[in-house]
This record gives sequence, C-alpha cells and structure tokens, in this order.
Amino acid sequence: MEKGVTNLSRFLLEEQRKHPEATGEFTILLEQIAFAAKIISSEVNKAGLVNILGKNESTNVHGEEQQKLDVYANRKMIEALDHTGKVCAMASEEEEDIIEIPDKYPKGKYVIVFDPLDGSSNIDVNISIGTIFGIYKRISEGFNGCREDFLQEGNKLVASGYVVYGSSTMFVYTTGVGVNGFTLDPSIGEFLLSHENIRIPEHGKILSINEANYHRWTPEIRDFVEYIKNIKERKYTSRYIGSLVADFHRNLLKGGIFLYPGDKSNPEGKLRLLYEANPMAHIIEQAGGMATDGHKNILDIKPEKLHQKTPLIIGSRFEVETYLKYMKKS
Ligand code: P6P
Repeated sequence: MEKGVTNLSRFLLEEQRKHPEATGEFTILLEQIAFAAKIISSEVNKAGLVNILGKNESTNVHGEEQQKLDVYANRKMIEALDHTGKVCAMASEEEEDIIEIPDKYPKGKYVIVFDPLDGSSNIDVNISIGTIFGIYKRISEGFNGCREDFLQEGNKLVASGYVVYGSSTMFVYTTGVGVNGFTLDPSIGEFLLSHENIRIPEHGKILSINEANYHRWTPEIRDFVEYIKNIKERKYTSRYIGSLVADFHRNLLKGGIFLYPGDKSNPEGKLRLLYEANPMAHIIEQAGGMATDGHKNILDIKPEKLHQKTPLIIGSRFEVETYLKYMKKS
C-alpha cells in the first residue's frame, strides 16, 4: 500500500525505531523545536502587517506585547524547550550567558545552542531568514548545565538543524544519519517530508560571497574568487542573499560554495561558531559536503567562548577542496 504523506512526527518515530537504544528524548526535543518554528513562522509571515495592525493591536494573538521578532523568537525557543526535562541548559545568540533551566522543571542530559532568528535585519525587506540549532549531550556533572557543556567541538553534536522562513517554511535537520527536509503545510500546521536524504551536489555552480568586502579580503581570497570565476569548464553564477540560512539552503540543494572569510579588519570573520557555523557544518558533512575555517574542519575547532566568531567556507566538496588547495599553494 502506498505510504501516505509523512509528517515530522511519523518520520521521527520511524527513525527512532531504527535505533533500539534510542530513548525518544531526541524526538521530543526536535518536535518541540518544530513547534517553536511554527509559532515563529506565523509571526515572521505577518511581520510586514504589524505596522498596519500595530495601530489597532499592540499585542499578538497570544496577548503578548509586540516585540522585536528576534527577541520574540528567542523567547519561543526557550519556552518550547525549558520544561521538557530533556535539557539542562541552553545558549542563544540573543543571550550573553547560558540560559539555565528554572528550578521548577526537571533537568535532562542535553544542551541546546541556537540562533533564534538569524538574518533578522532582512525582515523589513521580506528576505528569507532562519532559526539555527545544535544539540549536544552534556559533559558536566552536577544539577545544572554549565559553560563547559557548550564549549564542545562541533564533531560532538548529536543533532543539528535549521528552519528557513522563505517562500515556504522548511525544517531541515540531521541526527548524524543523513539530512532530511520538511515543508510546513500551514493549512494543517504540519511539517511534511518533502526533501528525503538531501545530498549536496559534488560540484556546484554557485559562488556566494559578499563582494562588497573585496577591498578587505586577503590577496589569497581575491585570487581564489577570480580563479573560480574563470574556471572555463564551469560557468559559476554569483548569488548572495546576506542571510546565512537562505544562502546555505540554496547551496545545499543546488551545490556551490559560500564564503564568509576573515579579512584585514575582522580576521575571525563575522559568523558565530557555536550556533551558526557548527550546525551548518554538521549538516553539510552529513549531506556529503565540507566546511572549513580555511585551515581546519569547522567541526574540529575547540570553542573557547560562547559567542566566538570563525571564518566559514562551506559547500560542495569540489569547491571547498579547491579553496583549500588554492590556500595551500598560495
Ligand atoms: P554581511 C545576517 O546578519 C548574518 O549574520 C548572516 O545571516 C549572513 O550570512 C551575514 O550576517 C551577512 O553579513 O556582512 O554580508 O551583510
């Protein structure tokens, strides 16, 4: 009999059954993140209307005072996870320090890092934005989680994912056994399996870098970009949205390379290691691609600080390997 549509819950249950040791805790965490994504998606999709509606209603449908969307998204991620009993602490792009779980809730064995609404400056011009998350097993002892739990290398991630709020809202994640994508059907409020076992093309045709930074690039980066543009047998096209999740998602599906390198004024680049580069690097490797800071695999970097930055070069194997060879040569 033809298998009906697969929603996220069904997919998670079927994945869980493949691993007898699975406890189902992941399933709960991923479902709660998807729940938060639905709420955030609803608010993001009417962001433009707030100004119009703002005159009549300064609160949203839940009676909450209208907030900046990234602050709102941060609150929704925390509320979706803090009571589950699966998490002992969280870290967010929006919060200076780690987020402790209130005493009234049980603590669990996972910690979660997230950027609740990356690229939020693009909201006003209706450009796709996203939520990025990563899940680690705690390594500290004791009742509450602590900083040490968050300063693990990306290769210790047990799950990573993102939500892209674009022409449709998609939930894309990996638990280390491939990458799968789900598209939200807002008419039924369900994420439906739409992109099973995503693999990034070995070779791409998309070059994604902010060329306005050209004057700050090192000579090697300038040379590499020129080289890529002049590869005869492959006509690359330039695509840069300025929203990491959107640029990443497009390259994941179509292939290519995204670069946010360090430069003369920002040697560490702009993107954050814990909740931007690492989850994306985990996903790209699971989809057959690569991610580097220019010297080493992103997932092998030992974090020292919660909000530390890293150069990020990520995408199809051919392009990233070409970059590394080019850097070695020069
Ligand atoms: P630039 C958005 O502000 C963001 O953090 C990422 O989503 C995006 O990839 C990057 O910054 C864009 O930075 O300097 O090119 O505008």
